[in-house]
Amino acid sequence: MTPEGFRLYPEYFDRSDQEALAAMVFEAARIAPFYQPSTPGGGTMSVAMTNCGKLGWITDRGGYRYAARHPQTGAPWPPIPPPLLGLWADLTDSGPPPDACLVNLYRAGARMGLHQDRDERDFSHPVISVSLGDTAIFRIGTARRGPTASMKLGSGDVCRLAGPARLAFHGIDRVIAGSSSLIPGGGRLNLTLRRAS
Ligand code: MD6
Ligand code: FE
Repeated sequence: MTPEGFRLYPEYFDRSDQEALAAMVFEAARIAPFYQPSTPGGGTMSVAMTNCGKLGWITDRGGYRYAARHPQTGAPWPPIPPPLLGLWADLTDSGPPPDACLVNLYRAGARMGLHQDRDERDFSHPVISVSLGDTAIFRIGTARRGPTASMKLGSGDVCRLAGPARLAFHGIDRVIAGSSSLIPGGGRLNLTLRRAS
C-alpha cells in the first residue's frame, strides 16, 4: 500500500517528449553545471544535482535549504523548462506555479536514501517528479521505520506526492543500469517540481 495522496502516472511523457525534456535539462546544465553536493553529516551525495527555477534546493555542511544561486558558479538558476510548467498545471489545482525544480542525475551506482521533502514553506502544495532514462527502484512509506511500498519508476513516469503523502518518506534503492537508452552516457534523471516559497 502506498500512502494516501501518492499517485503514479505511468508514461505521462512519451518517448519524443522525454527526449525533448532531457535535451532541455542538459542545455540548462550548461548554465548550471551538475555537481555532487556535500551533506550536513560530512558525506558527499552519490547523486549529482543542479536546479532550474527562481530557487534551487541545495545541501552543504551548513544544512539543507533553498537558494537563488548556484553554489559553485554564483549564477541564478536557469528557467524551468516549459513542459514542466504544463505538467504542474495539469496535475495541480489552481495554486501558484512551481518556483523550484531540483534535477537529480544518477550515473552508475548512485542512489538516494529515504528522506522527506520538507524544506518548503507550505506543504499544502504537492511535489511532482518526472523520471527519465534508466528504471529506478523507488521506495515510499508513511514513517521512517514503518512499512514501505516499493515500485519501479521508468522513463516518462510522473509521480505526485500530495495531501497525507506530501511528507512521506521516500528514496531510490537503486537504478537498473542499461535499462534505457534515453540519457547520453547512461543513467537516470529525476526532475522534482516544488513550490518552495
Ligand atoms: C528520485 N525522488 O526519484 C527521487 N521527491 O530520484 C524524490 O526524491 C521525490 O520522486 C518528492 C516527490 C517525488 C519524488
Ligand atoms: Fe524527494
